[in-house]
Amino acid sequence: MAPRMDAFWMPFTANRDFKQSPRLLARAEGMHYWTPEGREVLDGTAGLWCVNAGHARPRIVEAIARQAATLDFAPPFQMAHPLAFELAERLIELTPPGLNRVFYTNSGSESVETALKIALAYHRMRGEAQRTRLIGRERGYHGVNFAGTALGGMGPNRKMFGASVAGVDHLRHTHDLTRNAFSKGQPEHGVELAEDLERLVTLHDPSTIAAVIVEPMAGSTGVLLPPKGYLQRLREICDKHGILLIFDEVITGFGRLGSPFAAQHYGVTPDMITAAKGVTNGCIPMGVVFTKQEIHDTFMEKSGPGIELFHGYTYSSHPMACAAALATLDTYAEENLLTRGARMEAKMQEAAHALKGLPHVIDIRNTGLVAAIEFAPRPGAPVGRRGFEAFLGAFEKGVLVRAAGDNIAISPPLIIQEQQIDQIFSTMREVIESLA
Ligand code: PXG
Repeated sequence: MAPRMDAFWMPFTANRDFKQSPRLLARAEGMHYWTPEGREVLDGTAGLWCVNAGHARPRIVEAIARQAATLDFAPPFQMAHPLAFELAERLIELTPPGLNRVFYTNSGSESVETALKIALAYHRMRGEAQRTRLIGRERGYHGVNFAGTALGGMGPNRKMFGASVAGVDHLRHTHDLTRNAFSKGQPEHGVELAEDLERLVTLHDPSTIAAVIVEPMAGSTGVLLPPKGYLQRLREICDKHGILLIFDEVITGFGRLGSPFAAQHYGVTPDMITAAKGVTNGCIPMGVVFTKQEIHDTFMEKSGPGIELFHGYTYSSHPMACAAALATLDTYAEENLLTRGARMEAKMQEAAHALKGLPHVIDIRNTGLVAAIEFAPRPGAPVGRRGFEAFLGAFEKGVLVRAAGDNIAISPPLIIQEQQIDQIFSTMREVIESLA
């Protein structure tokens, strides 16, 4: 019997439409979901960019079960448990050199808030308490808490919530269909958009700016890759003015682009990385902030006696999340999954770009194991209608993809096989050919 649906207020969902015709998932394994009726659906989205090793991996399932029976919870303030330390040491084997201190949260949104608070406190500790301004970017997504909402650059996510945090500003986004449509990998044009940061620095004065936060590749707004040289230039400008650079790698972390982190993929080392999702393969909530050692050491050296950073969550370093993360890292390592995106990129690229020329398709973008197809908005219809119908059509044909406005994002588990890539894109072809 279908459950009653009145009480659950669903997140980022058209509740009224959904409850008229629900889409439920009841089971998952490997590359697939099954609906309650037993219909198989190929997972083209790694859940929601998080199930990077595929679903229900036995090693991870067993680790969680064992941990639940051994140590279900330990208070994380003024107490700890061994797995938290072990996991931190393991995680920093994957990060760029120098980013070797780990603060645990429970989500991407919390990682963002944590990194921004660390940035403010860091400057204050160094005697620059006036550095309070935070810079984000249009079309950025940094979760849904207050600072992430303020620094994000997606209109609908912001407009209902007033000026949630004061003293923020935004760079322009880098999406440029006139010059870069159908780019394979990084677009050629747009490095000059990094100079927006110089303009904001001049406008506000460098001494007032604490940090810049960007997704190295913007995921939620439809897979926007950084133009060649763009991230390098942001790094230079931040260095010149003493501004901290934060990469929000909640989506790009843990192998999506073919390197453990986008920082390595693009050869640019930020001062902090925010991560979540793939750290536990999506199966237990966990987020992470990686900071440069120098940031951490500033707190150790300059704070008064006692607690150095008045911040943390009840569930920071939750034992079950730590156990899940350790088993996830083992799985990634054993199957070389964090670099598999590089090996599969040519296949994804060929399959994705083969859709060029289909009706309504105005751009196709790809890197590693991620691709996006962008449609022209349907004239006279709300923006995003075509994208949503393409998502529904694919789901009906047994493939889960994700709509972001009039973009379809495809980001499968990193274990995907070539013929499953073909299945995703041949399904998309059929769906697009029948789109109004
Ligand atoms: N930063 C980035 C870059 C993200 O992609 C968050 C922060 C927030 O993470 P939490 O764990 O608080 O949700 C995200 C989350 C989509 C989609 O459709 C993407 C996310 C969440 C929901 C949907 O692309 N990313």
